[in-house]
Amino acid sequence: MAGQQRYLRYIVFALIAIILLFFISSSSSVPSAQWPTYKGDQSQTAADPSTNKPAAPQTGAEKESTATTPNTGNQLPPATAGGERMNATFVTLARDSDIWEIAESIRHIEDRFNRKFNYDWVFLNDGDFGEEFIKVTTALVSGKTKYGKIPKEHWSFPDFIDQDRAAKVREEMKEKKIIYGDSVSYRHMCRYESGFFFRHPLMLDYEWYWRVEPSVKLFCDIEYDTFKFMAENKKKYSFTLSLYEYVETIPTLWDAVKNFTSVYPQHVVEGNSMKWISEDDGKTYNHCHFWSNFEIGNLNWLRSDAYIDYFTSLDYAGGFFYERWGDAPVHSIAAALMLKKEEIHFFNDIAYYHVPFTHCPTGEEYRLSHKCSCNPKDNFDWNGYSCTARFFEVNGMEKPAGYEKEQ
Ligand SMILES: Nc1nc2c(ncn2[C@@H]2O[C@H](COP(=O)(O)OP(=O)(O)OP(=O)(O)O)[C@@H](O)[C@H]2O)c(=O)[nH]1
Ligand SMILES: *[C@@H]1O[C@H](CO)[C@@H](O)[C@H](O)[C@H]1NC(C)=O
Ligand SMILES: *[C@@H]1O[C@H](CO)[C@@H](O)[C@H](O)[C@H]1NC(C)=O
Ligand SMILES: [Mg+2]
Repeated sequence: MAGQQRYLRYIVFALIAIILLFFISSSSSVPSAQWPTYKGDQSQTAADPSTNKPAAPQTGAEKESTATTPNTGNQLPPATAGGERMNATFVTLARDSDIWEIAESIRHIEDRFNRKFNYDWVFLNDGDFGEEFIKVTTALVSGKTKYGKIPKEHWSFPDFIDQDRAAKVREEMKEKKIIYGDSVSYRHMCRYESGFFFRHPLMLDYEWYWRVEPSVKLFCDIEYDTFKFMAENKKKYSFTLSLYEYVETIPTLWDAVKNFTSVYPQHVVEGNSMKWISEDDGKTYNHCHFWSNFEIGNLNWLRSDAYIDYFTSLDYAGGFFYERWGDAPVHSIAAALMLKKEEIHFFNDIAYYHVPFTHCPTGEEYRLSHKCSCNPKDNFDWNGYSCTARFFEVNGMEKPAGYEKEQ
């Protein structure tokens, strides 16, 4: 009897132990049992799908692979928008070292817009892009990617520039702590964006562009083709943010513009936006400009005789080097004088951030239906330093309901 009882006790004890072990192992298996198997699986981040093989056979490896998200290859979902595509491309001027900042921008543009349209992307650089830059950006963009080197003559001092005078200005601006005031490369960049990017051989294949800079963000879904919108509504230039330029960087820009218009009066269009950039009918510039780190525009307009004459005459005036003229006021003044005012579009629905300003669409209904993630309190549009209210006024546009609350 005693032997049998002891025997039974053993069986009960063993059963309890087995049940307990089962519970312990099943509830803790996700973190503890699987970590080691990730060791052999580091190729997951590799761009080449052929290297993305399952982990080497290990005990339980098969079971664990179903517990992770299956990797179905590195293809983005196919375009979901039907219909024709426009003759358009994204364009980014960047250095090789901008790789992760531009990767972030691309991801935003793709998620909110381009995965539905698959437009191409042109990358331009005065230097060379490395293998990693090309690999990463190619993987992120849903359309074709193209990489162009900027010809030396588009990224250097023209021979009519007095080097000593230019160097002295940089020294003075450095002392005055003017942002990028002592930078040579920033000046080449501004001049390139003002007068050359649209003439790069890779850009000649396109009629429309959308400019993208490193570390920008989009906050709302864009469900229609913005390039098609531009074409169908006869738009040539567009913006999301506008503001006043830092006066010290452009003291004689307006004089140079007036010199240009006196030599080429035929390039100034009737029904333009002069009222937006001048409070006294063109005598002085009020420093309003569209923020050109975002632009959707027409390349053929930039390649027109009117624009080329404009850029060439500003370039001869020397202010890209003797001052620090930005491409934003240069583009903006051109758009304001050489386009009809209906040809400039404010993209209220493109919610956009480039340090330090945000454009967040006014109106809660719109923000909710377009899955916007921006804080309406960050919207810069109705701030006193923005020129967007003035744009609405000179164009006789009604400001969106609720704008007063954002002032
Ligand atoms: N290849 C190349 N690209 C440049 C150079 N300097 C600026 N860029 C690019 O030109 C654009 C404007 O330069 P940013 O440095 O962003 O100038 P910014 O927007 O006025 O100033 P941030 O507040 O710094 O963004 C960006 O797309 C840069 O990647 C350069 O020396 N070489
Ligand atoms: C796209 O536009 C450019 C510039 O206008 C033009 O040269 C090119 O032929 C166009 N391509 C197509 C496919 O229409
Ligand atoms: C405008 O033209 C006048 C007369 O040719 C010249 O003296 C002046 O330097 C020019 N201004 C600029 C900013 O180019
Ligand atoms: Mg920038």
